[in-house]
Amino acid sequence: MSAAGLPPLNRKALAGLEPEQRPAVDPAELRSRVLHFGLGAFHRAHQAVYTENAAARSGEPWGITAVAPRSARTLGALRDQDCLYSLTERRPGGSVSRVVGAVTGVLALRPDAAAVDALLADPEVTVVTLTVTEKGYHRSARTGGLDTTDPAVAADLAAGPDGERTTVVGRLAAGLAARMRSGAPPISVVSCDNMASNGVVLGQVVSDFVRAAAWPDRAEILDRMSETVAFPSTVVDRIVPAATDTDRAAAGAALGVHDAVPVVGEPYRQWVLEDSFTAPRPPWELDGALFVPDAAPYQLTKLRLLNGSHSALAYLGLAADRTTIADTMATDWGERLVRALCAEVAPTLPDGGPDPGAYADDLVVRFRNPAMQHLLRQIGSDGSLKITERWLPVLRSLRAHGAATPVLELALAGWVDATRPPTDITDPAHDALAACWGPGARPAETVSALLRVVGAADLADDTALTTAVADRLPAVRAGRVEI
Ligand code: CS2
Repeated sequence: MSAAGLPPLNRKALAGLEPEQRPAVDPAELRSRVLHFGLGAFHRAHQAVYTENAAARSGEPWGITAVAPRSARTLGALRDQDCLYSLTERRPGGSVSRVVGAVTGVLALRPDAAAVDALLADPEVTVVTLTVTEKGYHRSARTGGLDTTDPAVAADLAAGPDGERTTVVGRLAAGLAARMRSGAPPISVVSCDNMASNGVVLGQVVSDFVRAAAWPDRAEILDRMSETVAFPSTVVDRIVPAATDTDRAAAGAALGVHDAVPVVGEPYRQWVLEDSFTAPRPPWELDGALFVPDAAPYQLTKLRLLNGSHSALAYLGLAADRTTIADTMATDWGERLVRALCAEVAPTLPDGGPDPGAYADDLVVRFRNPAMQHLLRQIGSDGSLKITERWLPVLRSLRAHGAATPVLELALAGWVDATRPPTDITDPAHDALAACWGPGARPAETVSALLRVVGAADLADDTALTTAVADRLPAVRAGRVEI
C-alpha cells in the first residue's frame, strides 16, 4: 500500500481497473522490438502511446525497451511497476486517465550498457527512437556536427569499442558499429527531438563519432551504415508538462492505484515522419501518424510557430512574474504575442506545411488550456540550444530580406534578461552566458556577446539588431511587454 493507502500499479493491478483504463494491448504479449533512449515524460506520453495503439490495431507485438540516460528515480519506479504508468489527458472540461503498457523493459545507460548493446545488435530490434533533448546531441555551435572537444564526448571516444560510455551518441554509435560488424539486418534510428532536420543531425553526430573513434574498421562500418541504417526526420508534438504531486494524487484517485511516475499531457498529439525507414517498424499510421516524403515544412512550422512562441511566452512571462503558459496567455498581451510572432515568422516557412494562420489559431487554444500547468521555467531551460533552432534562423532569413523583426527582438530581449545573473534558469552554457554580463559592458555589447556564445557571430555583428534588443531591455526588466 502507498502513503495514500492505494495498492501499487503493476500488472496484477490491471484486472481491477475499468476496461477503458487498461492498456490497449496486454503488455505480456509484446516483445522488445523498439529501443528508445530517453525515459522522460514526453516519450511516455507520445511515441509509447502511438506504439501501443499501433500494436493493438495491427496485432503485431511491438514493445519498447526504454533506456534512461540519467533518471534513476523514474527507472526504479517503473521497474517496481512492471514498466506500467498512467497517462492523464488534461482537457479544459476535465481529465481522463489510463494506463499505458507499451514499455516492456527499462535499462540504465551505464550500468546496463551490455543489455543496451545486445538490443542494438538484436535482429528483432529494427527501430531505435530518441528523446534526449537538444543537448543530448553534443553538437558544436560552430559546425553543427559532433563536438569532439566536449569532455563527455572525448571521454566516450577514448573508451574503446567495449568501454564505458556516458553519452547516448557514444553508446548508440558503438552499439550500431557492433550491429554492423555482426551483419545484423537494417535498422532505422529516429530522432524525436525538436531540431530542424533532426534525422540528418542525428545521422551526422553518429557518423562523426564513428569517424573520430580509433576503431580500425571504422571505414567499413561507415560504409555499411550508409547502406543499412536510416535516420528519418520526424516532427513530434504534444505538450507534456512535468508531473507534480497533485498529478500523482489525481491519477491515484482516478485509477484507484498508486502510480509513482504518472505523465500528464494535453489531448492533442501529432507525429509526422519522413517515409524513409529501411526496416520493419510499428504501423504508427494506424494511430494517426503521418508519413510524408519530406518532413521539413511540418518541422519548421512546428519549431518556429509552436516552439518559437513557447520560448517567447516563457521568457517574457517570467519577466512579467507569471508561472505557467496558461497564466501568460491570460495577460492582455499573451495572445497578441503568439499571433504577432506567428505573423512575423510565417514568410520564412516553406510551402507544403500547415497553414500558418490556422496553426496560430490552434496554438492559442492549446496554450490557453487552463488544465495544463506548463511551467515557464521548464520551457525556458536550455535556451542557448532552443533559440538556435526556434528564432535565430528566422531572424537571419528575415533580416537578409530587409524585413522588420520587432517581435523576435522583443523575444530576444526576454531571453537576454533571463540570462542576467543571478538566474536559476538552467542552461548547459550557463557560465558562458553569465560571463557576458561583465561590469561596465554596454547593453548592446552584452546582447552581442550572448549571441556569440550561442554560435551566432553573424547576428552578434548586426548592430541594428543588438541595439534594438538592448533598447527593449529596460521595459522587459520592469515586467512590461509592449507589442
Ligand atoms: C517546449 C516543448 O519545453 C519546451 O521547450 O517548447 O517541449 C513543447 O511543449 C513540445 O515541443 C510540444 O510538442
